[in-house]
Amino acid sequence: MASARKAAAETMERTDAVIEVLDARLPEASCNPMIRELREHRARPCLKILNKSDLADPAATKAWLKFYNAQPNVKAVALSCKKPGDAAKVPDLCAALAPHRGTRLKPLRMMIMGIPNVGKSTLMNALLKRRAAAVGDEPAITKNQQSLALNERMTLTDTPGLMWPKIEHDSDGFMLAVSHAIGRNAILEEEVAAFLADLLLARYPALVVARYGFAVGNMDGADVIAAIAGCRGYKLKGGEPDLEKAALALLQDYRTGALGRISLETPQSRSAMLENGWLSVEDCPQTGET
Ligand SMILES: Nc1nc2c(ncn2[C@@H]2O[C@H](COP(=O)(O)OP(=O)(O)OP(=O)(O)O)[C@@H](O)[C@H]2O)c(=O)[nH]1
Ligand SMILES: [Mg+2]
Repeated sequence: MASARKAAAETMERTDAVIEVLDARLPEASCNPMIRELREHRARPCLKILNKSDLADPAATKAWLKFYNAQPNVKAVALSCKKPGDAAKVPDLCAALAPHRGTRLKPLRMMIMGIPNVGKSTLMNALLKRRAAAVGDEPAITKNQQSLALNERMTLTDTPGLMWPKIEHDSDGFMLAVSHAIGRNAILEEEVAAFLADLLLARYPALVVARYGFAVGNMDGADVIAAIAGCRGYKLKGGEPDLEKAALALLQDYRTGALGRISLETPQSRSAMLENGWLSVEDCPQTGET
């Protein structure tokens, strides 16, 4: 952790524009305060990419873009780096942030930063139009920085995912685990799935019904997981429901988008959370958009 931070600080010195990749479904929870510190220390402009927007609620993403585009020295766009061509606008957006660079003598040096598993290397590959970096749905796939020329006037550096030492709000920890930015051992899978199920019940109940086919009535998150075990026939050897398997199935369905386009926070839920110290699932308007 400390060495990755040190390497990032060194590269920051030689960077003209930071491309900060966030998860569009949890933009602020996936925003590493350390990255902001490093960037502001050198006064570097930032292109914030709300990536995986194909998985996020479009209404929430729209609100987040407004939120970030009001910040100084920041430009924000929503992308899906998995869609061919979606990333193509990134170099021009960075060039506009650092107009004094971008010649053969003074190439525009872009550094891709972000927490683990948000799609930094997928973006790097999309821009280079080849598989220069390994990618995978696990945190900490990229271990070292990698700098490559995008063309004669631009360079790109991919960096390992950076976490920060203390996650201040528990609900951020849960959101990060739901999105798989935090690995399997960090938080109990069943607790993470119950957090997600509670949030789904409050904001996107129709998507739960559509996916699993049971009525959600007065259920809470733990009931949803038990019901998934029941309807899928997940049982332990003794015949009891296999709740762990059901929890994993729910998380998997969320991560792959099988449940629909679902955001875990909005600017509104974020400000209520900062006041209360905990993300109340009620604080977020139910958009129900899929
Ligand atoms: N649905 C969707 N999946 C994406 C998108 N971008 C990346 N992914 C997936 O997210 C996972 C993580 O992608 P990576 O590019 O390895 O993420 P990273 O930020 O480089 O991760 P680390 O190197 O571990 O820090 C992979 O399974 C990608 O296929 C996107 O826009 N939409
Ligand atoms: Mg990577």
